[in-house]
Amino acid sequence: MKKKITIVGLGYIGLPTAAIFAKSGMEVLGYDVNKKVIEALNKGKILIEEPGLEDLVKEVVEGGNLRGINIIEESDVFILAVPTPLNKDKTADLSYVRSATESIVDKIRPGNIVVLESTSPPGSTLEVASILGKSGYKIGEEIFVAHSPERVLPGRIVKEIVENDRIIGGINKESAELVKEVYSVFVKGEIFTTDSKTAEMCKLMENTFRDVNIALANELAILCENMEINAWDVIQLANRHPRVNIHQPGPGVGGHCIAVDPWFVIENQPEGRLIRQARQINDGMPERVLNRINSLIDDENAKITILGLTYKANVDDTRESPIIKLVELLQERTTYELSLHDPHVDRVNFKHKEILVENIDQAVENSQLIVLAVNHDMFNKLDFDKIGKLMNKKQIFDTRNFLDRNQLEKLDFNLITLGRN
Ligand code: SAJ
Repeated sequence: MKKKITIVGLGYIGLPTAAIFAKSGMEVLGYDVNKKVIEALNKGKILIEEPGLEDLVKEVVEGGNLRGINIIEESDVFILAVPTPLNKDKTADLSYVRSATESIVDKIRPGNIVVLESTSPPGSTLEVASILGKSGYKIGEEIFVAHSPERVLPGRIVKEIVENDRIIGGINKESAELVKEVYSVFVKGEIFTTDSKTAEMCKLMENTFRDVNIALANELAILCENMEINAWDVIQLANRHPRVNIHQPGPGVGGHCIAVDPWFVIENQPEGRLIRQARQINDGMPERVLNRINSLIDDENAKITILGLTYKANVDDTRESPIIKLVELLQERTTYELSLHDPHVDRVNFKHKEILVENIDQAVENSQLIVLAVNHDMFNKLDFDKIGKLMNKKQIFDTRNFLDRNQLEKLDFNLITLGRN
């Protein structure tokens, strides 16, 4: 049956979700507080970078199954996909979830389904349900509510949104089953149903698992530097064990998921000690990188070039990037001349555009140190012979163990690697 679905919040998750439902034949309405997003959408355009998404959006908008709206209408299903940022005190800011819920209270009718997609602390879906209670309808009997967290990887969203398994946590069994039916129209992975708090905790724990493992890898890197061991050899060799998978150390953990979600788990839980420690270790990495840079530079006015600014490789997203934190630490605590280079980064919206240098030759000219901060594929294809000739000192600090040591040493570079002294 063709359902009318309204998606509130058209970001990295809401927009692909809207487009996929539309592609599956549903009538989809997209709402966002940002009018520019709606304007672009109705022209079949998107304002974010995500492979395959623009084509999909264009197709379903032109086909008439997806349209942007400025006023919320009655629907069969409402999906809330608004941001849940982290407050300064490391608690979840649920204000967008609350206001999105308030915005549909007057529109819901008996038989409606409301889904919270936003990653949220355990108990949030119950709070949504309680706000919806203001409608006067019996929640769980007339209005069905569940949490359905996404698990897609930026850069692969269009594929993973369909193929990944999904967890749906209802405020009661009936809600979970009804929401499962809704998502079944496009999800090819398995769909598991549970209660809403379990589903919320699952989503948070998936990212916490990764954060804690990365912290372990970062601690290993620090200890290996102290003990003159090559952490990368340790990881490679230890991972030959069939049940060991040590993660990759690096200059920190970014993105709006892995660096954020663990805090949601422990916000009212002093006993969450390991998770807290892991966050602190990962958040301390930019400062660790700064100290290593200082140990390599003896001229306080030296030029330093940072290659890569995004939160991870091959994406355009610099929000919550540990490299931005590193840049700001360098600006606050040193007098080096900084030159930033990242072909993925769009100058217009970039916070430190005054020191962003588009031309690689200019970025490295007279530089005393290149810091390889993000392992974008394109950085392996740079002409290091030419780069070396432009630099004042042939020195590279590779924070990802990414560059080819043989090649660089042949070109007389001094290659320093994080996790190895
Ligand atoms: N990183 C390391 N070492 C590693 C792996 C990652 O330092 O071994 C760093 C990256 O450089 C980056 C950060 O961690 O700064 C996070 O990158 P990521 O690729 O691990 O994850 P995200 O944030 O892009 O997406 C994650 C995914 N979660 C998991 O893999 C468990 C994705 O599936 C989730 O949907 C997404 O979070 C989300 O929205 O929650």
